[in-house]
Amino acid sequence: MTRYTLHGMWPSGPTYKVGLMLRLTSTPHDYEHVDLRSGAHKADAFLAKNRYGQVPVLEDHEQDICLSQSSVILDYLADETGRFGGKDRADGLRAREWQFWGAGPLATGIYRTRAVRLGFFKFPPDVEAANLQSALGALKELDGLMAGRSWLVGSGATIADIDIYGIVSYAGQAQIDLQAFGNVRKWMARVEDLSGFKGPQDCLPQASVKAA
Ligand SMILES: N[C@@H](CCC(=O)N[C@@H](CS)C(=O)NCC(=O)O)C(=O)O
Repeated sequence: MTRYTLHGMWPSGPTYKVGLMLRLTSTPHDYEHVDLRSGAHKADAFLAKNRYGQVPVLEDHEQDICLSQSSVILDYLADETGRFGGKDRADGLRAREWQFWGAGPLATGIYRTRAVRLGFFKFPPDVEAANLQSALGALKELDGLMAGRSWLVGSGATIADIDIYGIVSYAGQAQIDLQAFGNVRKWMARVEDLSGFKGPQDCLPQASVKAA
């Protein structure tokens, strides 16, 4: 049996983060498509895996553990694969700082603006404007903090980069122009150069797939 199963849905940004981590670490896994449209994520069988009724979920059959929350899953996979966890505990904690930061206005702003543009959600116009402002404010902050740096933490890619990339990479679908954020664009190109990289459109299958 394949050790891991990723439960997710292909348009989901948080699922993409985990799919990207699995690809960058060449970790074999089964992929289970969860049909959010039919409410599969609120059925008892799925709630037994994730009390919050959300994707992604990573199931580790060897350790008999089911994890939710994309940032926690990345942290777990960094430990299990020995990749992208940073060189020491301080790096690991810095990476976690970035992950918590990313879950704030950056994720809210970009994911929600994207969801509106793609017709998944509707918000009142003032809420839409506030979401966009959140995204732009966080991108500006990220751009400033990336000045003179190649990676978010230390001198190599970590789960912080994978996590934050898994949010910023949806800016295009959110119709947010990254032109003004040159440091962010250069950093994104570095992530895209990592061996095994796949973009959001190519990373996740549209149906369940067993590991090769
Ligand atoms: N903080 C969670 C967010 C997960 C999330 O929002 N998942 C969405 C799909 S992108 C979902 O399952 N939505 C269905 C629902 O909340 O009912 C993570 O990072 O994993």
